[in-house]
Amino acid sequence: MPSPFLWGVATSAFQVEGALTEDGRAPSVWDVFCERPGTVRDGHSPATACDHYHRWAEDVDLLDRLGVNAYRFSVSWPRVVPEGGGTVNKAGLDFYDRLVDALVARGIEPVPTLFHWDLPQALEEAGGWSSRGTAQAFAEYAAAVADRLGDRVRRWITLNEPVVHMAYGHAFGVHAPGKALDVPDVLTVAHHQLLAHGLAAGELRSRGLEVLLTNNYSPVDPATGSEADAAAARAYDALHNRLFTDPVLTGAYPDLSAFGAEGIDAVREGDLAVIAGSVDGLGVNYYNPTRVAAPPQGAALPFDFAEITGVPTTAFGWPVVPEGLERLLLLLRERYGDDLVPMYVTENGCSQEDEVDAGGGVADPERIAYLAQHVRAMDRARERGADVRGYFVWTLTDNFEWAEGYHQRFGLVHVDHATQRRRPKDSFAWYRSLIADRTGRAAEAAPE
Ligand code: IFM
Repeated sequence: MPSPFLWGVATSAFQVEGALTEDGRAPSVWDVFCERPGTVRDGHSPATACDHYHRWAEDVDLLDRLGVNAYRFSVSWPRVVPEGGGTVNKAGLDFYDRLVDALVARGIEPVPTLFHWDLPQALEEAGGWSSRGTAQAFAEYAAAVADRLGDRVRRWITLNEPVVHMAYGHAFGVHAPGKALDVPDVLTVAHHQLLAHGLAAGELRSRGLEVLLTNNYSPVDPATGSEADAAAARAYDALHNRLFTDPVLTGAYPDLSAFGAEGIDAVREGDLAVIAGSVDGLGVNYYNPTRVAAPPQGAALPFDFAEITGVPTTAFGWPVVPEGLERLLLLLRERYGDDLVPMYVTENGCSQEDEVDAGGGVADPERIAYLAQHVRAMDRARERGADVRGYFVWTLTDNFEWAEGYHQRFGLVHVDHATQRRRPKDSFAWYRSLIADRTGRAAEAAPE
C-alpha cells in the first residue's frame, strides 16, 4: 500500500534534549563550543534546552494533539556511542527505543536523523570530519541504531544540512567545531560527510531500510544582469545546492573551479561509487532564497551576499519568499530529471518574537501566514509534477537555536525556558486543522 503523505514536525537532539551529562552521554563538539566565551548570544547554555530528555512523553502528547502522522527527530551520536566509535551505550539507545515505541503506539511514523551536527568530541579530537575515520565510525554508529530501531523505523535520514555544518562549522567558524579552514580542507570535510552518508546508507539498506539525505537548499539569483554576478550565482549554487546532491544523484562532484579547486584531494578510488545512488528520498530544508553578487577584488570566496529587499523578514532577518519553495522543488526536478528520487520538505518554518498574552495564549499570525503560504507553494509544485511526499514544520517547541541561543523562537509551541512550561501557539491550532483537512482526520478528535 502506498504510504500516505507525511505531515510532521522536525526537531534535533542537541536543540531540545538537555541532559548533556546523563546516562552515559559524552560531550559533543557543540557542548565544547558553547563553553567558549562569545560563541553563543548572551552566553545562553544548552544544558537544559527543552528538557525533552525528561519531558519526552509530554512532547509526544503534544504531537498526538497536533495530529501529525510523522515526527522527524535526531539521534544524539554521543548519547549512543559516547566515544564516537567502539562501545555502544545501551542507556542511550533505550531513550530512543522508548520514544519510538510511544510514537508508533499513536500512529506517528518516527523519522530519525542520525547526525544533526553533534559530533562526539572524542572524534573531533581524532580529526573530526577532516579524518576519513569519522566516516567509518558514522557507519558503525548507524548500524547500531538501525539494529535497535529498524524493526519499527522505515525511513532514515543520515545527515542534516551537511552544507551548513561544513560552512558554518568549518569555514566561517560560527558553529561548532568553530574552525576556519582553507577551501581544500573545507572540501575534505564535505567529502567525508558524503562518504559517511554513503557508508551508512549501505548499512541501512542491507537491513531493508530506506535512506534519505537532508540538505538546506536555496534558489540563487544574481543581484544584477551582469556576467560577473551570474558567475557568482553559479559558484554559490554549486556550493550550496549541488555539492551534497550531485554526487548522490549523478555520481559526480559539481564544477568547483570558481573555488580554485579542480577536484577534492580526499576522494579515493571507489568513494563515488559508495555515494552515488545512495538515497531513496531527498530531504529538502527550505527557508529562503539567496541573492549574490560578484565579490570585491581579492576576496577569498567567489561570491558576495546581496540583500533581498521588498519582502517581509522573520525575526532572524531572513526574507520571506514562499514562491522560492515552489521554484526550488521544480528546479530540483528539472536539474536531476530521472535521477531524482521522491522529495520530502524536511524543514520549513520561521522565527518570530512570540509573547505570551494576558490570557496565556500566544498569537503568531506571521507564522501562520508563513506556513500557509509555503504549504500552498509546495502544493503548486506538486500540481506541476514535483514528487513531494512529506512536509515537516521546523519546529515543535521553541528550542536552542545554536549560536543564537534561545533568542529565535521557531516553535508551534511556546516554551518558557525558565519553567519549561509549554503553551501551544495559535499556529499549533492552525497546523492541526490543516492536517485534519488534508488527512480527513477530524480536528475535534484531537482536543486541546
Ligand atoms: O534550527 C535549525 C536547524 O537545526 C537546521 N535547519 C535550520 C533551523 C533554523 O535555523
